Amino acid sequence: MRKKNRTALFLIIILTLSLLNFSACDFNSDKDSVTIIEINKNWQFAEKGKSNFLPATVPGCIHTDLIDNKVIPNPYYRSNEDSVQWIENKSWKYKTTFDCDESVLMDDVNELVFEGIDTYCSVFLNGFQLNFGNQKETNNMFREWRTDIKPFLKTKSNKLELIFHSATIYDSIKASESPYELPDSRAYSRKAQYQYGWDWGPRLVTSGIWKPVYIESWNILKIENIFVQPTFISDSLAKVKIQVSIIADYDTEATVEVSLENKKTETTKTEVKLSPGINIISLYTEIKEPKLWWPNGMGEQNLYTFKINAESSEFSDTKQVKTGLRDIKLVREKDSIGESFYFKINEKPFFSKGANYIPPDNFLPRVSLKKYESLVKNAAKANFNMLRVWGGGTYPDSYFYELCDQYGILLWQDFMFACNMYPTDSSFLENCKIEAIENVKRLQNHPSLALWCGNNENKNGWEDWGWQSSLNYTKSDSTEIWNGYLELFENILPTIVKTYNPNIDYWPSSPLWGWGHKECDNFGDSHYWGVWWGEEPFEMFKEKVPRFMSEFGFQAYPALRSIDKFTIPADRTRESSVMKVHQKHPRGEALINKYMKKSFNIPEKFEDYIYVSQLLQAKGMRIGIEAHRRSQPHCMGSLYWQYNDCWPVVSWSSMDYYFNWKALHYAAQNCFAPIMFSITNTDSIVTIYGVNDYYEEVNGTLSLSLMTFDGEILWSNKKKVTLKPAGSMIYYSVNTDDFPTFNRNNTVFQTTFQPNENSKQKNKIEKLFYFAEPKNLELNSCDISTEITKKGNNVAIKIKSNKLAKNVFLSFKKPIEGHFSKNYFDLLPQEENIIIFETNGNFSLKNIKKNLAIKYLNENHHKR
Ligand code: BMA
Repeated sequence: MRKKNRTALFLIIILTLSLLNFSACDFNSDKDSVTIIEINKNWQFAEKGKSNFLPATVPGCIHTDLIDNKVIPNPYYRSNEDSVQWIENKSWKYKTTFDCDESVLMDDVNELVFEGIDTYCSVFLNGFQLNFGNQKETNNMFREWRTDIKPFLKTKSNKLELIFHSATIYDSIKASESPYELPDSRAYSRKAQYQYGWDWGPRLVTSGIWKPVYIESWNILKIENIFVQPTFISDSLAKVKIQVSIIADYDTEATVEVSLENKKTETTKTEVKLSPGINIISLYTEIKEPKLWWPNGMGEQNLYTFKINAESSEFSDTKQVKTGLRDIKLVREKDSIGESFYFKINEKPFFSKGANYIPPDNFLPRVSLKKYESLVKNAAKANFNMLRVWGGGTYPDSYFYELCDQYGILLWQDFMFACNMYPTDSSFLENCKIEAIENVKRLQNHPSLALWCGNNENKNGWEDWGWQSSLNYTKSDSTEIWNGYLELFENILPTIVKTYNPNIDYWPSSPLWGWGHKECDNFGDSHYWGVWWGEEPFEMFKEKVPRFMSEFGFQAYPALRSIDKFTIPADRTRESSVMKVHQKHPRGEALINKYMKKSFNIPEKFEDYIYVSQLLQAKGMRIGIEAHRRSQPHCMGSLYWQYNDCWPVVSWSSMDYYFNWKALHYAAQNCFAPIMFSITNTDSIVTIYGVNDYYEEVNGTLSLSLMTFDGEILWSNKKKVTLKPAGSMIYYSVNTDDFPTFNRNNTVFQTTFQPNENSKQKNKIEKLFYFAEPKNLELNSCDISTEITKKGNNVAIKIKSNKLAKNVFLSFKKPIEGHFSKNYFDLLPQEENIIIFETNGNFSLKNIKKNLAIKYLNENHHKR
């Protein structure tokens, strides 16, 4: 049982009392109204109709329970995915027994709460089937399910039983009843759509109690929701409206009070009369000289904790909301070519940098807090200021949003609809409506929330993917489906956002126009898939620059040490059947190879292929990100596809399932840095762009040199530059005819920016440019030397080469936990680099030295 800490509350009350001048009707109740009794023990499960019950973990899901009991193998290992497909067609029973204190039974209200049930489930308590409102069964994994159990609850041996029904069987029944076929029958279930398989994910249609389950028991009143809404923000003052929803059991009087933790601010309180049901009370407070909340790279992530106490003569309830003060807007203004699409925070326009987030596992209940932490930290580390929570997954755990608040990662939040058309009937729409209200309310206080978006690619699919003809829709089918689309995405969802999160903008579908339409460059956001799906060259990224790129991507293999985890040595070839299971795109393998051939020599060894696939991905995406940032303010966002993985797979991710950074993640860290240099070469002109995200000028010296791979300087120059605030500009251009004769395959153009001492930018920035594709570079063998020393908890690796070493990749023969501060980097002749291996200090230097492995592209050239 989780009673709130009474002593602490009592102290707070005493403290508040001493600070306040209490009127006659102030209460001093010392009893918490709400008690939580978690039901997470003694769970068992079996296939419905069978009696061989096995222990279950709650929260959890059927697949992980079957894995834990060794009924099925790990579905991620080798080709096991195939052998576990039977699970989705069965019904499953979960049961437990629990006791309950007499005192709980005495409370006014006893409710059974499931924070999440995946998906179709009948629930029985002590033999009685429970209803949820007017429903006998749950039917939405994104909703909370809550029901009154007072009539059925006893003190001893309560029997809770759940029967899960197959979602795929439900989908096919629904599909057979429909007069027309929807593009994919997963549309019928309000369930994470990626579970049905995606072009980066396995098909694992799971079920279970995927979030906490408990009894919430209370007396008289309970705070149901708090919405802290800044109504005015300036440097000197913030005005905040606090909307408190209180559920009361019967007519009563109460005092509602708001205080700000650790702040000497006036406590605001009011006395109210509560009626049975929901009572909405608005309180107002002001914060002088407020500290605003800023995204990563723009300032501090200041957070305020508001404490709300509601108290009647006998009972009180207290809740806290941690939030930040910020004003965020999506700016869409007509201009000569179309419409702008950028975000502005606290009146400052900024370029959105980041990637698309997918669920970090197929079995979400096992994603630990530590994993969520790594996900958000690794985004901030790579200089992201935004993630797009993609619509084919789930609304993440609240902890994820707290971390995003803490690290300054803004969220473009899709509603959970993707690449499909959805049912149009009123019960489906009503189900979606409740789901949307609950989730918008759950997330309404997070300063990281930047945008609500209706869906992923539904409009794009409807217009461009041939559904209407391939599924033989009649005119009236098309009209009905499209009207249903409009009702959900242009009416229901925006109305909910406006009602429950009025400070946040809504965007109906990502993207506005598919990449086949010319409008996609000038209106709204764009998913540009000409590179990859359209097999266009990487250079097209420079031309297809939209107002805001919300998806573009290229695949690469995960780290070898990740592949080792799901394979046996015989599987470690590109052609093996196991590797084919871990590549979900129908043309994936061929596409990587096709693009690789253009730029690199195709390595023979599997591990070299993995390495080069990552260099290829990083090369392509760098061209894209740089083009987007260079083109601001026309383009004001670059979110690549995709940030992470849900299992070990060859995919577009920059960080694999085990959080190993691919070469792309390091490239993103550089390309998204506050100051970035980008070099282009058309005809004979080399152009150097500088992009400065700071809102002030940055002064420094640009040093340029043309150097052979042996270290001979053929040409050099220096220039003092002032990088203009928050923008992109050309700072230098040179005609290669002005260079002495040089071999394009054996020369690197080096740009170094040394900022002035008092400047916002502290470190020097180096950018290298090559005049030929990597495969044509004359990369010779080199002598690379290292010096390895302990540096606090970390390891410092001093590394040097006599000649240019391209894309140096450091790893360990036997994996050691930790992270290289820099990797896949080029080593200029005689230039000393220090790489930090960040670790928890648990290592032996001897082991590090023995295990360090160095790979670089030069080897790939003369191995052939
Ligand atoms: C995008 C996404 C996903 C998909 C990706 C790669 O459009 O929205 O549906 O995984 O393409 O094909």
